[in-house]
Amino acid sequence: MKERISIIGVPMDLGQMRRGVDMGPSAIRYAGVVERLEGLHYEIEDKGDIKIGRPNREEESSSSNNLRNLKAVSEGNLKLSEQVDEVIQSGSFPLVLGGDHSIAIGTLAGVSKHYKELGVIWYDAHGDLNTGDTSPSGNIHGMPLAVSIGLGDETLTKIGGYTPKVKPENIVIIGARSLDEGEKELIKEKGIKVYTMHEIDRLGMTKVMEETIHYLKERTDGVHLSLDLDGLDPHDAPGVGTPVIGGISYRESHLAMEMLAESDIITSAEFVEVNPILDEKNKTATVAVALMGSLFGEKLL
Ligand code: 6HN
Ligand code: MN
Ligand code: MN
Ligand code: MN
Repeated sequence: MKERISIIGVPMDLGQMRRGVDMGPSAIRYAGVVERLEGLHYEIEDKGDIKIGRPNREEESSSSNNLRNLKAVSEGNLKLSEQVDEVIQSGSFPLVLGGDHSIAIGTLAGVSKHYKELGVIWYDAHGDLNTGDTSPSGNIHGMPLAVSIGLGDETLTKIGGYTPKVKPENIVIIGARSLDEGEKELIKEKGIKVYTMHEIDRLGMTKVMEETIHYLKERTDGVHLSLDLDGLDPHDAPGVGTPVIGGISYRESHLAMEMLAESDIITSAEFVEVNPILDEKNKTATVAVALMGSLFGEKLL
């Protein structure tokens, strides 16, 4: 792991319908992310928040492509991709705080140009593999992984000036338990590796992470962790916009992060979908910070 971590906040709430997730970066800072990581002897640079524009009502309602707030979402992601790119160029580790999951489009656009075979761990209850054609909601936060493999509206896939950002075979989805029909088909068609809750229950998190790490080590030269807090069970992470019961526990998640720290494969990370308005006493942001602690090498003894 690098010695310097650069934090980028992305107050994005336009990729979905529930307001409040734009306050995610503040909630995570309030939960002590900087102090926590400084305590692990990293040099922390907090770059503050990316400015997210408000959608132009007329413009957005005239677009009929089933992509809500396309213009504002793509503009925000373009800015994010540039910042992430700069951070990596400066030799620092990019840690992106969301914001809804649509921001993975920008993060991956900034990260991917630095690797030949970028790997991605998608820790999420959802696949986020919809396009405008398959999406039941029109919400772009349900599309970033499809966009990153080059599928969907060009406004999104071409951010950063190139596409695709990731190869389907370099992706591992962990925690899936709510997949739309189109997403299931895409997973099969592209051969994307998925550990649903069924495999997590059956194999246990230890085995799931051993296999994931082994799989990605063999084929990638960098791995981005995209952690959607709704991958966790709503009991442990209630402050999310699209909760799904029967999720990964806090303990299992903690173990997963510790195993990633040991493996030393993670080269960038983002923590998304923290919505303090839906939360209980900032619990979800606090969980996010605890998981970051483990990801960056915190030990009990
Ligand atoms: N997330 N599959 C649903 C949709 O609207 O496309 C839910 C997406 C949730 C996205 O949690 O990042
Ligand atoms: Mn997601
Ligand atoms: Mn999700
Ligand atoms: Mn532990």
